[in-house]
Amino acid sequence: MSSFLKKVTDKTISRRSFLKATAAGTAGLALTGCGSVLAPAGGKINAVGEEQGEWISAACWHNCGGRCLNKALVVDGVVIRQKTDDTHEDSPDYPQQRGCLRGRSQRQQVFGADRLKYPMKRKHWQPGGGDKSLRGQDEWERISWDEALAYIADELNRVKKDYGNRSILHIGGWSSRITDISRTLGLYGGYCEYWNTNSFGSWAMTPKTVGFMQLGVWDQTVNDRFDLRNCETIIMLSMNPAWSAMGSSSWHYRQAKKAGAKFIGIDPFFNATYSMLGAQWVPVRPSTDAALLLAIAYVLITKDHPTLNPLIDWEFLNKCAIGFDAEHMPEGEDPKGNFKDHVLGTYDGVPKTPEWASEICGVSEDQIEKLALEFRKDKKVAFICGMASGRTRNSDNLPQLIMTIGAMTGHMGKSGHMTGSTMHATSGNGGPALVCAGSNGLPGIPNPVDDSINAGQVWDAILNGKYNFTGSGDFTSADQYKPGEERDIDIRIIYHSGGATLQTNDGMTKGIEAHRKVDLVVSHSQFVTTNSKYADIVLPVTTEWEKIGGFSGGTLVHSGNREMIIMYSQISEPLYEARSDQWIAIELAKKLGIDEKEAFPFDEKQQFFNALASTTVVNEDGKTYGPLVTITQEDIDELGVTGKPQTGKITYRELKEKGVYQVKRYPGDNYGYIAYEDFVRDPENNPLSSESGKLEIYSRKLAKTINDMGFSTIQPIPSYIKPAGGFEDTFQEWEGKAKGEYPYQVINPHYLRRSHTVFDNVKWLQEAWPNPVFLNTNDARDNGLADGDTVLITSPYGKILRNACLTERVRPGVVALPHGAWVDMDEKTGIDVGGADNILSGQIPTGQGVSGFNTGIARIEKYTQSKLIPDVEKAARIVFQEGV
Ligand SMILES: Nc1nc2c(c(=O)[nH]1)N[C@H]1C(S)=C(S)[C@@H](COP(=O)(O)OP(=O)(O)OC[C@H]3O[C@@H](n4cnc5c(=O)[nH]c(N)nc54)[C@H](O)[C@@H]3O)O[C@H]1N2
Ligand SMILES: Nc1nc2c(c(=O)[nH]1)N[C@H]1C(S)=C(S)[C@@H](COP(=O)(O)OP(=O)(O)OC[C@H]3O[C@@H](n4cnc5c(=O)[nH]c(N)nc54)[C@H](O)[C@@H]3O)O[C@H]1N2
Ligand code: SF4
Ligand SMILES: [Mo]
Repeated sequence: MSSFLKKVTDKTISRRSFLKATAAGTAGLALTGCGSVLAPAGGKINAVGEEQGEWISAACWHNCGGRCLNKALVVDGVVIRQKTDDTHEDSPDYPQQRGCLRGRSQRQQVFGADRLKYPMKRKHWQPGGGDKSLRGQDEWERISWDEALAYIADELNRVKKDYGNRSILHIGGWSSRITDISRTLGLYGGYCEYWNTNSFGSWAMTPKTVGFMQLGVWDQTVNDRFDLRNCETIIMLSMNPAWSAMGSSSWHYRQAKKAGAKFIGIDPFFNATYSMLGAQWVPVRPSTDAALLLAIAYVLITKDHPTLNPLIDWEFLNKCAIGFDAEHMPEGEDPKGNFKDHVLGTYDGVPKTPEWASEICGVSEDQIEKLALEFRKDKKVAFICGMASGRTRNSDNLPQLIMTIGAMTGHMGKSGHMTGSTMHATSGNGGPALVCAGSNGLPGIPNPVDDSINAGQVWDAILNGKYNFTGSGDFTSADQYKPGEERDIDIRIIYHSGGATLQTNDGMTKGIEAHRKVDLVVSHSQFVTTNSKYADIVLPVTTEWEKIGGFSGGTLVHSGNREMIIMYSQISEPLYEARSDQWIAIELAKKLGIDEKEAFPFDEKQQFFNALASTTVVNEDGKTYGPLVTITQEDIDELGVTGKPQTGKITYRELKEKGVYQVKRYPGDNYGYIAYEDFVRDPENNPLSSESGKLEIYSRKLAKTINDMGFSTIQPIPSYIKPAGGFEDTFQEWEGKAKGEYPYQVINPHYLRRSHTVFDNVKWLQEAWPNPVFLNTNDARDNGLADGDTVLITSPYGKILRNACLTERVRPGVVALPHGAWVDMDEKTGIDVGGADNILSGQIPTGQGVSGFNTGIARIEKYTQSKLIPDVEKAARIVFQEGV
């Protein structure tokens, strides 16, 4: 730590006096507005020129690819600066948990002038809906919390009485069951759920069913980060950790590069990751990976020779997999249905040759042959995949096919060999969490209503009153993936309590129409997000900086990397009239006549303490776990909670000051991880999650489950299924290859400026990262487009504008449209000048209910009416000025 930083941290004011100072700041705020908090003040310098204040661990709570340590320097209640992890020296083996550009701009978001200040009502809304067509264009009226909650409670009561609880659609982002309001609504008799496969696409259900899963989660089928350094070749498919897994992931891949690994990237976009790693590029078309991989299997099968050219690991296949050939089919199944004969075209007359695949996937025959040989069994190969290629339609067999290639070449269960998915915060670092986040201890509250609508049908269901019920969509539920059942549904209320769903779900054009149909739309939010723009009642919620504190990291799925946990603290009192989601859930419960103590038996402070006390950490043996935090009676008294003192590895005070606990690692420590190691050594005694306990190249259950669900059909073995809205649909006529009305394919890379939709409104980030569309230079030229031109992008579902960024890094025929821009619809022209990706996507659920974000088609043309101005020059969405 520099001597300057040390001086600053030594000059801490006590926690109590800080909160007092903040309280004073916010008391002033009520009279004078937020001026003192918003001022871009310099530090407060004392008489001897030292800067004063306290560095406090500040939450960065978004669904991005990282969970990084951010700290805020707070002087007299004002955040004047931010920094990231400097709690220990940085090194590749024991890296700091460094924040990204977004996290470092967090204070611009929290204290932004566009924060929602008061509860609001749409001017022309009345009980029953009022003028519904004005949603998205109406004026806002400031109302009191009491009025807002009364309106909502009255409408809930009316709809419940007239239509029943299943007419209340509760959307909580990732899951309808996890937000605070779900507790209140659960006790109120329930609500209709919304479910989605979001990040996972076809990795949501396929891996578990075919045995391609470890540790009970999707993305732990790769070895831990130190083992990446033992690989000779690292083949990446649809991965971009340099943008989408900020934090340490890219650092880990770079260590593998330093140790001599060669990288290959299979992707329509030669992105920042491949560029950083000097990867060879295999420019596959979107949604066609299955065709490419089938041809790789073809080359492996036809070129393999046990002594002269050993490509396939027959021993591994025989021991660990079923369904590869006629001799290894499950009992009772037709031996002709095996994978090898499908690839060779023995019975369907279509050998899946490089020539066959090349026409579909766009990779040359020569490159397919060379790529296939890279997988050879006698090399140390990692075949690692992000899930973007599974966020495509009709891709249910893709994870199974990736597994099949890994099994054919034996790249599993050994050091230097791995096959699997790795994405988001766990990218490049498989293995069980070494620090496990605790639980807040709130008892679960069930939802008495069993309706649950898939993301790909939800807007259609509201508009047409019908949907395909396939069981609960909640990831924690055992009642998922049931045979489809057509149900009538009459949604009257849309209640958004989390997520940015109108913006991030497929089919936004229809979504807007659906929002204009119902009687009431409620939205909790911090800004005029898309959900709120089209709502009737908007409730301003606090950010994590205004809450008592909490934890991020430490659990397995997408919460953080496996080696650390972050504990953040309160930075500011709630701004303006913003309240927490939990406060709203409690107050609404009171209005609905529900016992709020049943919904929340203890307060947020006690919930924080419960999580603190139940956080565990691995012991030195690498196997057993014990409590992480040492808590004294004094701590308990100071927090004002009930609990018992305990002994752990770090005191509560130290954890609070540092903000992070990280397990110190070194190569050869006890925390390494080789996925499938036990299974490959002894498959009989270490069965996998599939029906047979083996890797199922033929999976009866996968085909049956998906085909029974009724969205679309698959075979038990991996095959290429023409995706709905894929490459083939860019043609008017496939045989003659005449291009159609929408000749380009669209993909949505996750973008550095934002975490999905979050941060999109931050001016600093808008300035640093504009909102372009990436076009191949030749495609642009063909359409008369130059760099910087405004492009009108039209799909079968909607129209948007973006400015063109010309590049050779996107393969011809593909439009790469960075994900997450906020819609800004020009109601006169029907063109979204905000450039929202989902204005272009449609509602077509396939297979296991997958969202087809990376399966889209469009045309591009120069927009001549006007030129888009950069976002940074657009006015912020400020509804009420300070103090109004
Ligand atoms: N076209 C296209 N669409 C996609 C994708 C794509 O690649 N292409 N990717 C998909 C993927 S992988 C995912 S995971 C989803 C993500 O979809 P979402 O989860 O809907 O996206 P976010 O933008 O992260 O939404 C988080 C919202 O929560 C709000 N928020 C933050 N803190 C709080 C709080 O304390 N309380 C409340 N009530 N709200 C809060 C934020 O302001 C923001 O509006 O998007 C999917 N959508
Ligand atoms: N900055 C930032 N980081 C994020 C997020 C964010 O919004 N912003 N979101 C977070 C979330 S929730 C998630 S799920 C992850 C997503 O993380 P990723 O899945 O890594 O992110 P993407 O950018 O969607 O896609 C990665 C690559 O897949 C390629 N790709 C797209 N379609 C196909 C295809 O059909 N085949 C092949 N072979 N490649 C394809 C894209 O061109 C891109 O280069 O990112 C997380 N990290
Ligand atoms: S990667 Fe995510 S958690 Fe880390 S600083 Fe960036 S926005 Fe925050
Ligand atoms: Mo995601």
